[in-house]
Amino acid sequence: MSVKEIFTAAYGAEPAGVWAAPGRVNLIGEHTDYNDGFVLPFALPQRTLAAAGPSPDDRWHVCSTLIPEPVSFGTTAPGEVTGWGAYVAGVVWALQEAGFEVPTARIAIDSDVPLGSGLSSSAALESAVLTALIDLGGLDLPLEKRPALAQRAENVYVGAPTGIMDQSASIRCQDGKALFLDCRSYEVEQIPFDLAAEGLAILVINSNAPHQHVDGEYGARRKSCEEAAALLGVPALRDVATADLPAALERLGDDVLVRRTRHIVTENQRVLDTVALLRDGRVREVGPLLTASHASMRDDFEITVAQVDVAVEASLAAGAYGARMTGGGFGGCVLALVDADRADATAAAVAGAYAERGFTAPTSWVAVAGPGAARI
Ligand code: GAF
Repeated sequence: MSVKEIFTAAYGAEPAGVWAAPGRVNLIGEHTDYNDGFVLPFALPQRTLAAAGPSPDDRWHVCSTLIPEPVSFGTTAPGEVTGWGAYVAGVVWALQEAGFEVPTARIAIDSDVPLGSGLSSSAALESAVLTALIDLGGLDLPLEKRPALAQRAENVYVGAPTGIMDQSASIRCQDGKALFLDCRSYEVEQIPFDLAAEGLAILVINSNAPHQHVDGEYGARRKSCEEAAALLGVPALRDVATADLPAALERLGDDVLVRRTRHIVTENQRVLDTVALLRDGRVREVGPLLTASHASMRDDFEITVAQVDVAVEASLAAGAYGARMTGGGFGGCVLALVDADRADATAAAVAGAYAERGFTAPTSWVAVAGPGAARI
């Protein structure tokens, strides 16, 4: 059934339209967003669809192929709608809180963004609903201001202390481009990212190890970074220059804060170095930066798990130029930069390494940069 048909079956009417918002893969720049730093995601072809139309009453009604129970709510406040529906209610709340007159609506959701895999299924849901409501209500909210509103829905309504990357990727990415985002100024540069033209591919390997960032570990990393910035007397770790890092680490002393800070400062630099290489068309040379990013997440930020470490090692052993975990961590996906004609062999090598260790089999595919949220 198409999402239009799902809408019609649920509400007995035609939707006014269908909106789509993608999941994302972050090429590099992990946990840098809430440190006012730099990220470089691209949008996946996998996306969340929202068929939407006006509501006959003063409530919002939402159904989804992903959950059995439809959700219905009126003017709402954080804590009222929980679970999956909170992402939708949170968007309505954030729009209203920002002073917009949000049209009540009926919405049907469908998605092929893998859930809980670090590919931003929640941001895709928020962004699809946000884009639909903005269009339905004719709301005047420019593209560059939308991610912060969706982030507020997630931070305050859902209660997950995430940064701005995922919503920015889902809303601001463009077809065939990677999004170089300054998470302090929200300035972006669209970096051409056509790997096929270079005979290259990004292989995404879903470790299928459970991923969950609405938990203590993500919040603990964020707290450590804030604590380190406060001790160093800077607004955010973004303000520690690479050249000043050794002195900053000396001042911090505490081993955990030292390692968290080293990850953020070196990761920001790796994003800048990656962007410089991509601008020059030197794509293969990005590989070692990806692998260094993984080592930093594994050893300094301590957010990887055995399955993602094995996927990185097996990809490199199979000849990948570089590989790293992508997303919040504690499971989720790995990306590997490979020659396009080596993608299948790399996926098979990772599957073999998983089988040897008795891990649940991984799922792999080649990801191509797709468009951001829009009416379709
Ligand atoms: C999750 C968060 F939602 C992002 O804001 C970002 O911090 C990411 O983890 C890590 O880079 O996806």
